[in-house]
Amino acid sequence: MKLKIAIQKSGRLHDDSVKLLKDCGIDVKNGMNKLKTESDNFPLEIYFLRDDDIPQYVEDAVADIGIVGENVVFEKQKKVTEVEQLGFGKCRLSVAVSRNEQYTGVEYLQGKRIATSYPVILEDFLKARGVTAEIHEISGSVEIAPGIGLADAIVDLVSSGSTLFMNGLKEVDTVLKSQAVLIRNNELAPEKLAILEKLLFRIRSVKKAKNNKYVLLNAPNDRLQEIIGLLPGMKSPTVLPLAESGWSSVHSVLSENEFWDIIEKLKDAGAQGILVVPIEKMIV
Ligand code: PRT
Ligand code: ZN
Repeated sequence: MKLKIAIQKSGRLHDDSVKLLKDCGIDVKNGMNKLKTESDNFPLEIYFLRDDDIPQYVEDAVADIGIVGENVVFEKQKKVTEVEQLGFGKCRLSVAVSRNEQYTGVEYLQGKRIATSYPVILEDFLKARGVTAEIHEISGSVEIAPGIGLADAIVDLVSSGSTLFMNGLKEVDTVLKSQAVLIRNNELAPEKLAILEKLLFRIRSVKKAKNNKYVLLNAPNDRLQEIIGLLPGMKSPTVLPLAESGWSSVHSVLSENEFWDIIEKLKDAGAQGILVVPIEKMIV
């Protein structure tokens, strides 16, 4: 029994999706020009598809699971379950208007023409805020719509913002924050669920490792307790005596979020020779 996963054939999510599987220790034979490939060392069959089609294929059980942007999942409204956010492909679905416009709030959109490739999400957004507008669905190059007089505003995906900038637009509101997610068919057989659990365990270990750093530092013994107090660690930090008397080596794990804050405090507390090392996998 193999689990069938659908990932993007080419585009923004392809490389990170393949990398995630490889980081999970799953061999993926190169299949760029093929519809599918499989792994030699994990019961997984990999299908390469257009991102827009992935929710439908997962609903229909052509694929058991899939990796796709949350924006696509919400827009397509297929009967699938989101299992895990994957931390890549981050972007936002935003409202943008011409740089010269004064956007006062969502009521600005009342009665306006809005171009988007996300009519379903946009309609929900407007409805929830009691705004009525004319939604023009276009499938690509949404950012040129205001310039050619097709729309007063657009709702489109943004990451760096440079596309908006180059088209004389500014981002004024956020409709949705999105990232790549793992979705699954709602009625997986128990054997397939068991493979999915194995995969999820690996994905979570890889994600945790990415969000954490292994930190080694030298601490003067007279301030050791203070320094240990600053470190959360997985349980408690490892403390080893250094050859030089009066000093100890302290090893611990820090999360990316608290990293800079704690490093500053450690330095202030007299820590020296601080080394920060990436973690490959983290099993807790
Ligand atoms: O061929 P296929 O249909 O599979 O791919 P696609 O062309 O429809 O999708 P693709 O590869 O462009 O994007 C796949 C997914 O990546 C999206 O569904 C999002 O979940 C995610 N993602 C993350 C983005 C962006 N960032 C992004 N910036 N998708 C699109 N963009 C586009 C945006 O539409 C705009 O045109 O990039 C432009 C803006 O980028 P900035 O950096 O200039 O702001
Ligand atoms: Zn697409």
